[in-house]
Amino acid sequence: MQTENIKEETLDKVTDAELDRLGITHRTHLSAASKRALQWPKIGNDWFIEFNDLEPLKGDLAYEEGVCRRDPSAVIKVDDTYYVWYSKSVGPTQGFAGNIDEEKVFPWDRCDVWYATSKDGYIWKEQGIAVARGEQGAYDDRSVFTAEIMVYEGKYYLSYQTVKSPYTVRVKNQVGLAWAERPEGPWTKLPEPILSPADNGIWKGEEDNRFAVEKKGDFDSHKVHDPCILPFKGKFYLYYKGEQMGEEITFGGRQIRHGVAIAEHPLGPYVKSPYNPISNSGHEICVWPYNGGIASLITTDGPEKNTIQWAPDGINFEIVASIQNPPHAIGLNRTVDTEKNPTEILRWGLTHIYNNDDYQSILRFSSYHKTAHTAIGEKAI
Ligand code: AAL
Repeated sequence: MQTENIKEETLDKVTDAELDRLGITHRTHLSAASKRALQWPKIGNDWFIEFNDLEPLKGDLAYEEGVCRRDPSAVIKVDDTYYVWYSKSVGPTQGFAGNIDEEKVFPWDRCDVWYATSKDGYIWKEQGIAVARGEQGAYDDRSVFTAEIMVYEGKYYLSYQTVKSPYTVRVKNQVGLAWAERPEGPWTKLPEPILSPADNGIWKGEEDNRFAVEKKGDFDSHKVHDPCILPFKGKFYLYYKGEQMGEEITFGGRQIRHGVAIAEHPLGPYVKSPYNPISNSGHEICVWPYNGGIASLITTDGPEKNTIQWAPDGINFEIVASIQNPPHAIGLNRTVDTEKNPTEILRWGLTHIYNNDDYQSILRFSSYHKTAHTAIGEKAI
């Protein structure tokens, strides 16, 4: 009998009706797929969603040649106005071959964090800089980018990535934090980063090459990216993406993982969880509270890319759905009631696309549940 992974007593409890529903004819001849089907949790269809085509934004956030706007934060609503923060830079990207002291090495180099407002989520008015790069010599003097917003007890917290000059290939990236009483600012920057890469990797040789290592170190030994702070269980969970020194390609994607650092207060100190990494896949962080736990959309890289995962404790994530073509760098719509449905927060929000290698723009995504499959004139029951 091919039922090694399923306990006899479990199989005995499976009713004929359940086997009929799953289309399993022979109780004594279970393929690997049938065994997995018998162990599916009863999670329903709610986590499984489809994404519509992206829609361009209007007003100041419409695509603009020569300008890069990317990595939108979550969208929040204050009174009747939506707010979003994002990375903005101008001019083309030359990469690392040129003069790194004068040029841009990435589209997210030489950015400041800007913000825009909207009444309907489609037409946006750019309001100006929220958080600017630091003074020369500061840890954030080269670029501040990929911001995320948290509203907590009437205060606003922006976390974002930081790079210090010179922007070499091996430069470490950190995470900074600024807070304000109002979404318009003024923003007060913390003097030091709230998160830094692990310092237990060892580069090999002096060449500015991030793939050459004696020792890779922790999953986040090179860069900490894509911060997103959520209030959770009376504490503050800072989810982030780690890049490792000596990054490899695995399962058709980059070796990218996620971690979490936890603080008692929104301003920190943030302490990395000993359970890190908490995801072996993914790219930009996209997390939201649901049913007493945390849900996470995992995109782009790793063997578990294109899945939604959920963790009752915000740390031990299990896959709950597979998702086709999720948008990248999602800015979630934090204005909704996340308990209404596990994926309510993904009904619409913001994302970015590469219009070309130099310039990116912010777009709107939306999603829906597929609840029936009928031909024209055919009725579902
Ligand atoms: C993004 C994010 C981070 C990276 C770059 C800008 O999609 O993962 O923000 O640094 O790409």
